[in-house]
Amino acid sequence: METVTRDCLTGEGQPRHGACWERTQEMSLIWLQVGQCGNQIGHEWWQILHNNASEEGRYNYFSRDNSINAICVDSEPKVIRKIRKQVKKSCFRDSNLIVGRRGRGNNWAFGYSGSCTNTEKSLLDLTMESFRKEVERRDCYSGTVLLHSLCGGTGSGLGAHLCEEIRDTYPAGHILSMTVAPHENGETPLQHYNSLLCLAWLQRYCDGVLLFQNDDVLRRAADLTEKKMPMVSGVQPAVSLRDMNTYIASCLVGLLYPVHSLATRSSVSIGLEPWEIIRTLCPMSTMKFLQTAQVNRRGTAFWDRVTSSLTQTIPRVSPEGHMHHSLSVLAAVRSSQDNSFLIKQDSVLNKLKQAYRCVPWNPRPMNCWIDTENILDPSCHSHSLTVCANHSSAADLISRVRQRAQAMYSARAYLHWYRRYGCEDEDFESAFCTLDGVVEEYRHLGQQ
Ligand SMILES: Nc1nc2c(ncn2[C@@H]2O[C@H](COP(=O)(O)OP(=O)(O)OP(=O)(O)O)[C@@H](O)[C@H]2O)c(=O)[nH]1
Ligand SMILES: [Mg+2]
Repeated sequence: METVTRDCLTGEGQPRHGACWERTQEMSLIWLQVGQCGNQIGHEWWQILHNNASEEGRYNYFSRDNSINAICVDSEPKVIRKIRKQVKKSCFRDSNLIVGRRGRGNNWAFGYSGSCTNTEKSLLDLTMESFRKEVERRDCYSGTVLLHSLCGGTGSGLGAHLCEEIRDTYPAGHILSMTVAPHENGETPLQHYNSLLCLAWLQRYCDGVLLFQNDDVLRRAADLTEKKMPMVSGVQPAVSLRDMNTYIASCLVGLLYPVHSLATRSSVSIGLEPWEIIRTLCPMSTMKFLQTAQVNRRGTAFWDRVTSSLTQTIPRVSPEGHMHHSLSVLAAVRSSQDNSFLIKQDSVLNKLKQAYRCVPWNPRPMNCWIDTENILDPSCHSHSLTVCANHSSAADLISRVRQRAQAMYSARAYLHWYRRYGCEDEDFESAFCTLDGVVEEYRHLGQQ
């Protein structure tokens, strides 16, 4: 596989614009949406890109023929059918819309192994076939961004199997997962098992995991809705799933949309953002779960205030009383008032470094990307700060999932639903073991 670096694209310091343009085409990542949640969040992502992306920014996500560089998979047709109708201007390749006939019933094992009928058996194969064609369309395949949920049968089970298969087939490509954890209580009785198994697979096969938690996303989306629509006679405005997805998609755009800081010397973006996130935030394979937060504002940029409102929401202490720490932090700044951030950069980064409690042994824990346009709100003076951190609070979720799954496993609850699809005790036990390792690493982060 050809290795592409920024210099090989620009040449020996010679800006050869036309040549670069040709080379950068069809070289980007593959965007893979799996299950209802993955596809619905993907839909919001494509809406933002359709509405606001510049011609240069589109190159990494759209092909020469204007089709979307994405594969959408679901075991039931409803969501993908709807997305196909709603996404205007450009389109998905028909062969990249892969649907089955029935959902996987919130069962990881069913999603992982597929249906028992002959027609449905091949969702994994169909996806890998489309994937191979997408890889062949590119001058250089760099990696995959996978969107899915942790506890839906399709998103978690098929998503986990796809990670494994892609890692085995294309070992040199990166895999960055964006996964959504369920509300802490009361979604489905199988949510802890599904989350346990999916998290273990992500730890084994992905290079980085952007972890969103529905409870946290709901809180943040509620804050935004309240700001836009204040309470009327004491009644909070309702937060829809769409509001939550818009928030998650906005964080993804804040992080993954091309930034000026990573463009070549001739200002061409080659789509390094997802892989730079992995390189800077996940330097150790034992800790790869990333937390993201974002603040958007209009008008004059008061960066200290923006930073404070973001840092207020960082969890400080684990339920067992351990102080949280970060291995590494990335701040992605998008602002039309470019100088205002440069003046404040040092103080903002220092504030973030303290609030995220970066480990002292990492010599360069803070990374900053700056773009002089704000794709999230291009029409007016606006600025956005998106911060992604490899923060030990990820272990709180993982440890909670592990404990609840262990309690059910010890009582042998619901295990027959998993055995029916070939998921055995060893799969659970090795998942417990994998997650124990992750939790332990994060708990020792501040002590190393
Ligand atoms: N934030 C967010 N969470 C979602 C969305 N849709 C589903 N979820 C969450 O995802 C989990 C269920 O996963 P789904 O994606 O619906 O399931 P699936 O992957 O389609 O799998 P099956 O339907 O079981 O075959 C639950 O935790 C939901 O709360 C969405 O649009 N946004
Ligand atoms: Mg579904």
